[in-house]
Amino acid sequence: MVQLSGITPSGHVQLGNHLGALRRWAADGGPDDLYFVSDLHAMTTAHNPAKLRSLATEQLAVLVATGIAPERVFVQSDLARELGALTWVLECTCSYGEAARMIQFKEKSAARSASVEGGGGGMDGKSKGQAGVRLSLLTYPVLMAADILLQGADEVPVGEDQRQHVELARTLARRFNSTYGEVFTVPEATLPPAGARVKDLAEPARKMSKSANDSAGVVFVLDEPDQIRRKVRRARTDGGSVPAYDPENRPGIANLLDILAACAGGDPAELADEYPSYGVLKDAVADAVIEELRPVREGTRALLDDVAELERVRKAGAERAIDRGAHRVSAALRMVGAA
Ligand code: AQP
Repeated sequence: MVQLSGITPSGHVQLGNHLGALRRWAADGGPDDLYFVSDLHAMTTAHNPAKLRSLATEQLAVLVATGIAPERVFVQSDLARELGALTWVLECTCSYGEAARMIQFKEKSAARSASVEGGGGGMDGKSKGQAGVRLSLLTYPVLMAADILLQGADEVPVGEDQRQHVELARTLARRFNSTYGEVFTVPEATLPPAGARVKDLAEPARKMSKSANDSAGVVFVLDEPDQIRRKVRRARTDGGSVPAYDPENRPGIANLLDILAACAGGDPAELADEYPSYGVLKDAVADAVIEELRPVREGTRALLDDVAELERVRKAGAERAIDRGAHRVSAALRMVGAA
């Protein structure tokens, strides 16, 4: 049973990625599971090449420092040739309507159009806005299908927002297999084990995100202890003065209690009773987060300093991932009559 999960280098890895995904991948991952840095997925909107490269390297180091076996990790762009060929074959198996129906495409392209129209001033704002949307925003679910089908993944644990993309991968795998011949494992979207969504410390109504415009409420796994403490001390606490666990009405404090429970153990509602004031609670949260992230930060820094070792891990991961998938690309090309 092969499970495949990825992380996109759209920013520095943050506490939510760690608690909601990476830490679990390290602890629960099966011997055949695969984890990858999806750097090609970070190119569907304007990006900075040098930054993308350094974020991808950093994320690879974070995955290994978190405890994921080095032989289970790889960087997506190291498979660019195989993925490029397979994406094309799958695009030729997919209709325009299927891609355009993806909710994420509709939402993101609408948001992008609106921002261009808003600042565009003047001529033909709408078409100008749509023209500024990268074609890859439309086609990236097909690349995601290639990620999954190349590796022969059986299961892809995803949140609701990515479910439709895994459904598309299933549809394309089935269609290819029945039209040209059996090549692909039909993957299944599974729900990752429920875990609290870590919220932004400054804006607890939204989730913590690596690409947030304002990082005041985002704890990055590579933040130094004093930065973490400062961010936690400034966390929004929704009025009142005594901690109570009420996610609906007091999301800021509930978020801090969830984070404390995730890092130090315990039940968030019971933990609320142990802290007489917000100040004492925030100190405890900062201490717990600093200790939780310390080994990851130190391990990542050590790996980033050891360029040769990180390069070795990266190369070995790429070779293994290519070995696992290249025969599927060859078979698919042969079956469609292209090789
Ligand atoms: N706040 C969060 N709480 C719990 N889990 C989270 N994840 C992300 N944010 C939180 C989980 O991290 C994994 C990798 O995320 P991703 O790179 O696939 O993209 P994402 O979910 O969109 O994460 P970000 O940090 O919010 O990135 P941007 O800013 O680019 O959108 C996933 O398993 C995700 O559930």
